[in-house]
Amino acid sequence: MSILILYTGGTIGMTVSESGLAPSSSLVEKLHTIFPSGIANTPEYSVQTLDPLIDSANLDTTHWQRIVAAIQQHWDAYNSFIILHGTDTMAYTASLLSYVFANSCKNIILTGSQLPLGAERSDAPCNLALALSLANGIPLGQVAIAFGNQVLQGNRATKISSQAFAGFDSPNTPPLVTNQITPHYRVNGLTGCQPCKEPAELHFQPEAVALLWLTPSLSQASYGGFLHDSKCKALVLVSFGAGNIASENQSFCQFLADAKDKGLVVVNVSQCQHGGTSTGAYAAGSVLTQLGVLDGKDMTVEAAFTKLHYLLALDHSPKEIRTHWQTCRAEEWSE
Ligand code: ASN
Repeated sequence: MSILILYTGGTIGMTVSESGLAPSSSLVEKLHTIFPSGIANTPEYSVQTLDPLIDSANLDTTHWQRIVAAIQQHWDAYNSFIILHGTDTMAYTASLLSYVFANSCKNIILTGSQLPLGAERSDAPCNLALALSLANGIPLGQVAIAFGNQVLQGNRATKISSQAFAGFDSPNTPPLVTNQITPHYRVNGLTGCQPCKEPAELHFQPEAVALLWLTPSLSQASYGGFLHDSKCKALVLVSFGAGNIASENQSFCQFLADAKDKGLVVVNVSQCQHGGTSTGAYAAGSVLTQLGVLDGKDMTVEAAFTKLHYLLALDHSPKEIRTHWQTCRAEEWSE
């Protein structure tokens, strides 16, 4: 088994600077000291740093391009990939990679930490040990996040705490693995596991996907601009409860009708972490079907946002995106 660790930044490798924690290349040396490659219980691994290292709050599509390219470049040489990533946007990258590398037999595992490697009480050693043991183990059949003694399906995970060591949850699906004295494995995805094949070439469009979180008394200023932004091709609508909107707000309904006419793809997900949309349950939600809004079911915001980016990066037209949206590519929603 051979493992490539791609280091992209995040708290796991940060050191204290004058303005607070900031990315540092010193992680690689610390990693080799604490986890000597191929010695004792540590499997053999290589490390590649993806410069520039970032706080993942600075993540954009150029970083996705770099991570995807690095995995593609080393695809044949390694059995597993561990991505060291900041926690703030880890679920976005995990979701994106789940579409790009869907159904692969190789393990792609993202991890990071809430405290830097080497800091007192750091969660980094535990998260790294978990990621390394998984990378060396059975194919998970999913891009995964290993964090806080859990292994979560990447495109169903979301960051739930800026404090707790259990920083992630996957509210609509159980963990792939629960790390305990006898680890508990959820039988998953492996049936869909296929021989690896070359993923398609991606042309990311940096500002093509926007997000609108609904509130009572929504101001027109919060959505009107999307129609006049030539870069904006798709919108994630984060609606109330079971997927409802203010159906009596004529201006907002007109906006959705205009968006449809203009070819702006709109996807609806729920503000509730659990349960997702139940399209048709309420009149205040079924109006969305009439307005051509696509159903995001029980997807996370991260999974919906990155699926749109992925489909756009394949150069699909709005019509093609609407068709491809319906296919569950990487178990991103519950069937
Ligand atoms: N701001 C950090 C990041 O996302 C948070 C972390 O990694 N824990 O890069």
